Amino acid sequence: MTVKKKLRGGLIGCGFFSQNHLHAWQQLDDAEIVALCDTDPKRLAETAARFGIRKTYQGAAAMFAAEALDFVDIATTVNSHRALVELAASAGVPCICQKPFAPSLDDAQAMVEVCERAGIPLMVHENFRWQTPIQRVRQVLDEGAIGQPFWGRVSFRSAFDVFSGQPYLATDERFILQDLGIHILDIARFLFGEATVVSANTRRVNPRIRGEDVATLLLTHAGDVTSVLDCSYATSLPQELFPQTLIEVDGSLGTLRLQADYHLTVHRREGETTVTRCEPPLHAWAERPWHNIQDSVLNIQAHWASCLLDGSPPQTSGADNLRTLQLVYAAYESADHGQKAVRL
Ligand code: NAD
Ligand code: 89V
Repeated sequence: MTVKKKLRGGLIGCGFFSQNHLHAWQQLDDAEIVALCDTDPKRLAETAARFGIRKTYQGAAAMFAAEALDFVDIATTVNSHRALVELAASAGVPCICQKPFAPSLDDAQAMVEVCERAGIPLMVHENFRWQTPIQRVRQVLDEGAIGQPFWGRVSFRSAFDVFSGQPYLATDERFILQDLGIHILDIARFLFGEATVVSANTRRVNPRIRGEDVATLLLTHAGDVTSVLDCSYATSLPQELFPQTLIEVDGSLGTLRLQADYHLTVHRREGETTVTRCEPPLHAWAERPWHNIQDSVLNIQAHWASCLLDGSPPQTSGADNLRTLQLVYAAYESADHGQKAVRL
């Protein structure tokens, strides 16, 4: 009997969201986190104790020097990403980087190039497309159930208090497009293909935060789909749907609607209408309403491990994510210039 080798990973950034990464790594058979790093000694010690990880480091350079790692998972906030990816590249360690990938396109491009030069894979932890309902929508489209899509909507509207868990979201100059719109744009790319034109408007409704909390975008995709993307953290609904993304697609043969509570309706003009539920699993470590996101963390990390083991490129590689980031910046440019159409 051959014993399969587990990939040995290090994780940098023991904050709010990394706890989900760590639970997911523990659930996977192919990989384990053997070392943790955080500049904050309290968070580092608490997380190490919670997950039973013995090796801890207060600096990433020390971790790379001391550990033989198969990969590193960077779960810090955006401003630290470039320096940490560069360190990983100089140590020759394959790298996962949380979203937003970088604070500018120049930084993101440099991070892709440094990893290419070092010959290491780089994946952005862009997990929303890995949500069970989003994967199901893509499957229905791939099966041709509604024919050729020509119009779509990707919508995320909520009044959930994201600021208590992630206080930086209230104080950053830019908020919803950079934090959440980035996921919505990636889903639009995943479902409808690359966008060629984008226009957007944004506003801030909540007076207690610094950045914009509402954004509405119109996109043209290369395959001739038109999409409307809308996101809001200022929308109080009778039923709070956080963190559900709702989707509408009109196609040549029918329509698809992903609605509240993961109900998926597929209507065929000359056939039946089916309603199914594609609720994500509730893992033992997960909690509602985050379970949809938590399941997607498990799915993307499983994808990374399998890519690393078979040498295939991850779907949301650094190079791929440059396109999502370009759309975020194009949307800000459009919103800053009276909703002008920005061509990519
Ligand atoms: P956080 O501030 O709670 O945690 C970040 C941690 O990184 C802190 O403990 C900090 O001390 C540590 N850190 C910062 N720089 C470091 C460095 N150079 N070396 C070592 N440690 C360092 O942040 P968070 O809320 O966990 O967010 C982290 C990232 O995850 C953000 O980019 C955020 O956008 C993303 N996020 C993604 C999702 C999702 O569903 N995809 C959800 C929430 C957050
Ligand atoms: O996914 C994210 O990046 C989170 C949240 C879902 C709260 O917007 O910040």
